[in-house]
Amino acid sequence: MRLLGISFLKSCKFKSNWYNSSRKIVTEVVPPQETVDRIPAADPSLVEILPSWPETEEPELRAAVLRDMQVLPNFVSEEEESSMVQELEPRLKRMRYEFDHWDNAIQGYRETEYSNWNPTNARVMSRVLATAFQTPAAGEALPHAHVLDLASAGFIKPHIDAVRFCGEVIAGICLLSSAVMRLQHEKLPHLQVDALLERRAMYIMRGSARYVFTHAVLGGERSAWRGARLPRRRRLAVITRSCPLSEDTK
Ligand SMILES: O=C(O)CCC(=O)C(=O)O
Repeated sequence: MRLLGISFLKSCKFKSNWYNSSRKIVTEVVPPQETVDRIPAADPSLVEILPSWPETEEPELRAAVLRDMQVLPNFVSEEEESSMVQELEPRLKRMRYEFDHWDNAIQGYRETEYSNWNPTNARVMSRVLATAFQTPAAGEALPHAHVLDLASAGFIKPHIDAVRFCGEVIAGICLLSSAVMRLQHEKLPHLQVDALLERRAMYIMRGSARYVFTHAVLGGERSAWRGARLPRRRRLAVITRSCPLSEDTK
């Protein structure tokens, strides 16, 4: 099976001028009237601008990134978490964690693509679609989820997902461990935002968070939230992405 997974990270060709472009995107999430399930609300206290970003600098971008990076705590229940892990584990167990060359974008990972969910887990994935892919800009989601299994010593370096493989929205369910995701402005590195990706939360990244900022998942040594160390254990992320725009695949 050809995995698209790591290509998202490796080929970092992206729309660096998104913020000033005419393709600004409406990013309000309007959940559909009749959804398959309850849809937890985003908790703004889980996304924080770091002190290196002065309050008076780029106020519009500040507001945009706080709108465009969302964390929805308790998106999956404990039972749903166990069920998803149980379904994925046999496939993941057949692979070894990759601790590759030092300059790779990601260290200590194994990955797969998955779509053939059992009914319980398919229900969770429907909830992802109903929550994160309802805006016109989100477009269709790719049919396969990208499953990224990060060892406790693993981490993901700052990158922007290649537009060739991924459109407007990246939505990730976080299983087994909490982690900190750091967004950093691609050209003004002191503009930084941390998001606490709690275990069983879902994050949604779109618009400015997707195109103007790099994102990274911090490794254990650097993993801290509001000054307190955040122990990192093995973490599974089940990531759904928008299909790329056809103009970006040529
Ligand atoms: O592990 C995650 O949730 C983030 C993965 C990531 O950075 C990516 O797939 O671009």
